[in-house]
Amino acid sequence: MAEHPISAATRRAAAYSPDPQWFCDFREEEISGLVPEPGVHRRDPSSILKIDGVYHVWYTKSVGDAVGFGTGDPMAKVFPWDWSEVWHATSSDGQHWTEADRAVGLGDTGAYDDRSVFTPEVLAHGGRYYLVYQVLQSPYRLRSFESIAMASADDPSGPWTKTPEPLLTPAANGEWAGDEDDRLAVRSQGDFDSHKVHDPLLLPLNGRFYLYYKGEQMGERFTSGGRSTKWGVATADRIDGPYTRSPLNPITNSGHETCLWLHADGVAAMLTTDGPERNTLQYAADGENFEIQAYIPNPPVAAGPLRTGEPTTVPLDGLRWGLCHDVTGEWGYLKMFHVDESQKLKYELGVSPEKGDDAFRARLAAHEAERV
Ligand code: AAL
Repeated sequence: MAEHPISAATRRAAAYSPDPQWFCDFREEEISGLVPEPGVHRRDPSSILKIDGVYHVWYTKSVGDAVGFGTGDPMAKVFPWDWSEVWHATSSDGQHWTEADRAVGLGDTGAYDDRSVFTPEVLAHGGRYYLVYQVLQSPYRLRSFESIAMASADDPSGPWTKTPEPLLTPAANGEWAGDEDDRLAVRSQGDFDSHKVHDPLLLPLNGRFYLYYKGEQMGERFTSGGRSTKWGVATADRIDGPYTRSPLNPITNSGHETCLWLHADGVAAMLTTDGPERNTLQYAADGENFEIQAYIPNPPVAAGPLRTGEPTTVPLDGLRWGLCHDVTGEWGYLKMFHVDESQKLKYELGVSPEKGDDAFRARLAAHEAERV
């Protein structure tokens, strides 16, 4: 008997996870202590660690106007994240923050990190703390290659000790065209991470260390999903390396700032901003082969969720709340985000809007109380 014809869209839908436990929306709120401050850029918060009852976060901080390239002054601040340092803040409740100290500063002139250290992530492991972050060496040009470095400490307030060399450098295997400082003019593009390795995030998995990162390509293209940024992963037996790129790279086809957490036996991820699979939650049982679990509206940008250190059994427990950034204005600043399951729960709890909000609100409060 001839098979009933089905459309391409129905075929694709059959591949999507029907599991509502991955679906959520988000809500954001202002915090105190790291508020918009004219003259100061704060952005790209790390995950949050709770240590002895105190919350800790690390983030990019810099001061002064960003004037772009082409001023002719090689020392001019070209981007908000140029001439940056990694700073550390603490909070007792996640909403009221105190800027505590500078965690990682610039290297000496001529060092691999003499221009900027920025976009940190943090991992607590073996009783120690590890920051991974982006580094820039002067002069900062459009064609500058950008790497990832690491610093470690026995205490979240430092002192932090840097590795002698970057942990990961770009593939740099494309070929520039012409001598102009034009990052889009290439004879060949090279790998997805030929120009920059950014947004590092370090997770322990299966007794090894997985360094996830965003790659930017020489001669980057614009595609059907926007910028063609993708994530890669490099793994190592020792936390300070050497790190080897996965042969499967790139392991996503979308995404910008990395946001990943241990879930079940593998790794969950939230992809935002760029690519055809942006605004999705994904899961890889092996930490590398990610499948879409949910399409999510309005995810927080540059999210740094509270990280518990243990794999989650309920996936959204890896995103419950955290900090993100708002860089839409002149001076970037940090905000708080929360997972919001209220829309979904109207169906799961069988409390339809028609039954009145009181019953629904009571059931939602009970559900959220379970999850905190
Ligand atoms: C961030 C990150 C990287 C980029 C810039 C600063 O959101 O993706 O760090 O270089 O923007």
